[in-house]
Amino acid sequence: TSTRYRLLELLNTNGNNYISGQKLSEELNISRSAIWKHMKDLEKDGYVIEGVRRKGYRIVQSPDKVSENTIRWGLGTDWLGKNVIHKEVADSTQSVAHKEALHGAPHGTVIVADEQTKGKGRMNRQWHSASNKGIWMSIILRPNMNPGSAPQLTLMTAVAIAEALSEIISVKPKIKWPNDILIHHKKTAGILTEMQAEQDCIKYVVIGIGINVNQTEADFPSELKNFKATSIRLETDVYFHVKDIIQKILLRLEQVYDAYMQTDFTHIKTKWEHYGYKIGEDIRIKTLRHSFNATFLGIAADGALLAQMENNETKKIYSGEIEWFHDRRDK
Ligand code: BTX
Repeated sequence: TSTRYRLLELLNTNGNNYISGQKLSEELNISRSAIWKHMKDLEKDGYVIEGVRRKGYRIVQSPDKVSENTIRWGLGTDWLGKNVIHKEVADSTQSVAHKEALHGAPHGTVIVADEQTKGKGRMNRQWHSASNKGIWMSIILRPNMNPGSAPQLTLMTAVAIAEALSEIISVKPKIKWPNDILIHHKKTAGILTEMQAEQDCIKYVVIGIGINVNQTEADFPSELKNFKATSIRLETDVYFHVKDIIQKILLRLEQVYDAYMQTDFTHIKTKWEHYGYKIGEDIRIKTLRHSFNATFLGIAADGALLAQMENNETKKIYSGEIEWFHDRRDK
């Protein structure tokens, strides 16, 4: 597979131009007939390769199937997704990621499944992960930062998802603090950040991303219809290749992560507030112990939710849920 991967890389670097069989065989140090065999294999994977005499080869279409190769091919990142683990079925990509991380998987490892049998949300809630209908992936990061700042990674990821979706759909996605992405007020994606830390250092973080891409109404269980879950396809009428969206998100995530590490959270905060849901509006906030009404002012320099209380005091909220008056059934 490594020859195959290098072959894809060579074809990819050349873009729409042809690359000669001669050149390929020199670069890969294999015979012309071996190249030809690899091309046939790629076609079996769903690549459409054009071969023209005296000119050479080029890829005219890549498959929509998610696999280690198709994700890496044309990804364009420097470090994120250089190591991809693809499973047709996983209980939860989070648990696969934890196992891999404990065995030393590198920073930027991506685990992706076509289907999850035990997809999970926060606080042991279930995450419905229909087969081949969405993105179910987990990313292992090894950031050099304080465990207390880890919630900022959730906000950072939400920004990357919102930006990536903005590139492909005409509706502006919204981020509902702290971890949901909404399209037309409905939950389209969720983020679950888990970490393994010691006193003052993070050993690793697993960022789980679940995005409903191609579900139709019938693909959601009835309880989720009441929870106002939706998919990109339902809201835009466009069918997307899961693989393409994965690549866009990984590219964006790498960019925002690098910028965040090189500067500070302010960079993320500004972007986050651009997509923030209900900023400036009245919301109801539910924390573990309390539930109260407040005006949502935005987020603080450390990522906390800034709420203006009824007595006009400003309060920072670090964990909880927001809901709004007309729909308390949500969550
Ligand atoms: P959350 O706790 O914010 O949201 C979970 C709640 O969302 C559920 O209780 C249910 O009401 C609703 N819900 C369940 N499934 C869906 C769905 N497909 N679409 C919309 N709403 C739904 C959000 O947690 C974090 C989800 C992370 C999921 C990813 S997938 C890859 C990785 N692996 C894994 O097991 N989890 C993460």
